[in-house]
Amino acid sequence: MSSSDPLNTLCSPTWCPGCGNLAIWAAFKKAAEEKKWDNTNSVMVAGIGCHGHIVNFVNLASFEGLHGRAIPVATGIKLANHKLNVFVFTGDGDCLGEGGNHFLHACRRNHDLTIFLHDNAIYGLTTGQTSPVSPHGFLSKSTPAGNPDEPLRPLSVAISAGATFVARAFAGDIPKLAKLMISANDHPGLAVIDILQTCMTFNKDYTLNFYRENTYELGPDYDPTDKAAALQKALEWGEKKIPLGIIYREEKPSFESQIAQIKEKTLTEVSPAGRNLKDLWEKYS
Ligand SMILES: Cc1ncc(C[n+]2csc(CCOP(=O)(O)OP(=O)(O)O)c2C)c(N)n1
Ligand code: SF4
Repeated sequence: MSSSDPLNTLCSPTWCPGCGNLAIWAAFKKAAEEKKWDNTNSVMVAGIGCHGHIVNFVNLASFEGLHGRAIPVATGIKLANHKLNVFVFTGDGDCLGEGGNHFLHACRRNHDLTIFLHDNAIYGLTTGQTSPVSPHGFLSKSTPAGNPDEPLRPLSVAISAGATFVARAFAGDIPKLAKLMISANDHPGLAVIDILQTCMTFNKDYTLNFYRENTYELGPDYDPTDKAAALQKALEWGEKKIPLGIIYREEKPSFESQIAQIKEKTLTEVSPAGRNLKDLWEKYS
C-alpha cells in the first residue's frame, strides 16, 4: 500500500489471501478518494466478523459494534449528526442473522444510511458455519449433513421492508463496485448493496468462478422503479440467473428528513448549556 494515501492506516489487511474483503476495501477507498469522504464528513460502522476488520484498514472515524448491532449504532450516529455520511459494513451473518430485526426496521424507516453487505454466504470469522443465505444442502461445520434451511434473499426482504435503494454487486469488479458505492451514498434514504464476495478459506461453493459464471448485469431496458418487477428480480438466483446492478430505486423522504428537532441543527450542534439533567438523572438512578 502507498503511505502517501491518506485513507490508509499504518496496519495492513489481515484477511486471507484472495478474500473478497480485500476488493471491497479497495473499492471503498477508491470511492472515498473520488468523493473526498474523510474524517470531516464520514464515519464507518461495522459489525463483528471478518468484514468488520475493514475499520482497521481505512483511516476514517469508525466504530465496531457488537455482532449483529452495526445498524442500531449507525442509526444513533446518524440521528446525532445527520450531516455525516454513515457507512455500515456488515456481514450476511451480522446483518441477516443476529441483526435481522435491525435490518428490517432500518429499511422500514428509510434511515439515511449506506449499507454494504459483505455477502460471503458463510460465517467467516468463526471458521465456517452456515449463514442465513447459505444454500439449501450446504455442507459446513454447523450443517455436516447438509443445510436443511432455505436461504434468505436479502434484497427481496429489503424491498418489501421499505428500503429505497437496493442493489447487488460482485466484489471482483472493483471499478463498478466503487461507482455503485457512490450512487448508493448519493441516494437520500436507506441504500443497501448486497456485495457478493468470496471466502476462499471456508466457502468452496461460492467461488470466483461461480460468481463469474452465474451473475449478469441488468440492462438499460430494466426499470428499477417498478417495485413488483424489482421484487421478482431480487428473488432470482441460480445458474446464470444472479442479477447485478440497481434492482430497486424510489424517491421517498428519509427518516431523518422528517424529524423536526434536527431540521435546523444537528443534535451535536445543540448546546446542552442551560439544561438541568440532575432531576432526570436522580429519577432514573
Ligand atoms: C453477540 C455475539 N454473538 C455471536 C458472536 C460470534 N460471532 C462472531 S463473528 C460471527 C459470524 C460472522 O459472520 P458474518 O457476519 O457473516 O461475517 P464474516 O466473518 O463472514 O465476515 C459470530 C456468530 C459474537 N461475537 N457476539
Ligand atoms: S475466513 Fe474467509 S472471509 Fe474471513 S478473511 Fe479468510 S477468506 Fe476472508
